[in-house]
Amino acid sequence: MGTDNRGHMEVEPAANEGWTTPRSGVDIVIVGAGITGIYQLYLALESGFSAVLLEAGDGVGGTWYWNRYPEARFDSESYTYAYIFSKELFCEWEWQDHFASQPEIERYMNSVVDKFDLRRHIRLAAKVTSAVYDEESASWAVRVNDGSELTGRFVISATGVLSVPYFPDVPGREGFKGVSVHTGLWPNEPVDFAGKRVAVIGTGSSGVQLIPAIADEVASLTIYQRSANWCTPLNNRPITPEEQAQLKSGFDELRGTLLRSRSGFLHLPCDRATFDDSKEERLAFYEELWNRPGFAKFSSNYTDMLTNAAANAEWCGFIAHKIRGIVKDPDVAERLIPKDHGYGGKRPPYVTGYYETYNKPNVTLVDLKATPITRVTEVGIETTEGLREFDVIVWATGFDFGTGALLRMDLSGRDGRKLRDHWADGPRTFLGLMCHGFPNFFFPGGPHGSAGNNPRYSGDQSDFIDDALVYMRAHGYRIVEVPAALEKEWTDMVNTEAEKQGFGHQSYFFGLNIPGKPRRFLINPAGRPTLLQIMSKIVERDYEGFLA
Ligand code: NA7
Repeated sequence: MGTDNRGHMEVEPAANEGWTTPRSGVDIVIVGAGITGIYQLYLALESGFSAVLLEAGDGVGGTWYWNRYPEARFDSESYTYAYIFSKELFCEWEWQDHFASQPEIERYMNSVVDKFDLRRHIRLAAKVTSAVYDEESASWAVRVNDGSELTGRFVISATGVLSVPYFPDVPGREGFKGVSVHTGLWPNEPVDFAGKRVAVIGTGSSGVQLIPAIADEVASLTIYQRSANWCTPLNNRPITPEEQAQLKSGFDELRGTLLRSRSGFLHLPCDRATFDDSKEERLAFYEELWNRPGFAKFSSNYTDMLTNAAANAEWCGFIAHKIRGIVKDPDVAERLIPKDHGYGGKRPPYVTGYYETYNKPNVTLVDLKATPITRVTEVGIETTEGLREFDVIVWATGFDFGTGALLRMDLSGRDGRKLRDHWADGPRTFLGLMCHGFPNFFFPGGPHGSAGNNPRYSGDQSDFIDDALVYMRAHGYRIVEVPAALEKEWTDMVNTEAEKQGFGHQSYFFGLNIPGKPRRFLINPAGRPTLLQIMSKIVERDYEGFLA
């Protein structure tokens, strides 16, 4: 026995009565070939399990396969979002930009799959339509949309939080005769925007990335905005050869910082509250933040930015001033300044040339709060102001966040209990990872777990799962299930703490973007260190109460 590359105890596999691979199946069925699923597959094979990964798409990448719209890009630094489990991989792959674009990310995912020889364990174009737990064999029957079925002792659903695109229920939407696309379901063939009359509906992170990217080639660009967002510059740039060398030589330190970080970023927290600084010092600090990359504006802001309304208003006032300085038409500038939420009330987007786009003569902003959409016709979009005709409509209208992908899979646990019934009033989970009544089933990267830079916390969860399965095999256990009391404790914690922290109150993090969805917090308000602490306690106590 020794320790593995994650610092955990290695347990020798033991031939044991309790552990048998189902005759017509595998040890582990993984669902979803995104960042989490690919890592989970790598771990499973490294640990000597038989595994198959089922993926609905025709390629690997998950979120980074489906969201292939122009200028889709990380807004976490490439080297902090990418895998850090292998120093060799980290040093081999040289990211072009500090914030990589979708094509580069997709190339990276394919190269990882090939480097670790994972492709032969992946079935593409295989969408899971149902999974049913069988008590007697303690295994899952997983049905795929091609009619096939396979059995897995464990199901690990790495189906992501932003993977079910949301189309608003607008009358006539399907009758539009032009090209209609959703940012989260972007076709493999590039959409031809040249000389076209284009509408974009939605100004969340996806819409505001796409808008500046296509403005110059289209004949006209009409943006339908329901809510303005607090956008700040991404400040992306190529990684210089010197920075490449520093990244490689500093890998161990970078990995250590990421593993200790509350939200999985390198951006360090600020040591001051807003009004500790004088007005001049504050403006200088805000200016510095404005010029820093990505989430620094969030993670390195004053300590009270999210929790003190006056502090939040100061930062918002600074951004509003910037918007008024960039956008030449004062009426348009006012409409681009959020009036219904402060910074962090929704997930803040990071942009490149977004506000500048509104100075172009071919770009028009339609304020849907003043003039709502009444219907889509065969030729365009009608609001209370009248009809505008288009060749292309882009729906940048977001996702059924957190629970969407798990609920549409038709999961039945112990005694035939459906996950959709178990979660009728919002998700009930333990660590955003497992739930009671659904033995041998995990969902890393799912609801209630997320705490910042997604791959960092979902990677922690994948490590935990793999360690648990190795332990089970070595000690002859068949079933892993969270006790009901722990599920309740974690779920209560999420729901109680959600109200106290200042993030996401007006957003999809509470399910607010989907009509009829329960208003429940869908991420982890306790942050990553709590997640890690609880997981290591469970390991220290030999999974007491979880195994049978
Ligand atoms: P978001 O951030 O959920 O944004 C969706 C946008 O679509 C947002 O501006 C919404 O306005 C708008 N929307 C939603 N429904 C409607 C209707 N019915 N009419 C008009 N406009 C609507 O999704 P994104 O894809 O941009 O970003 C998702 C994540 O990807 C992001 O957080 C990052 O993690 C990357 P609203 O604000 O609801 O008024």
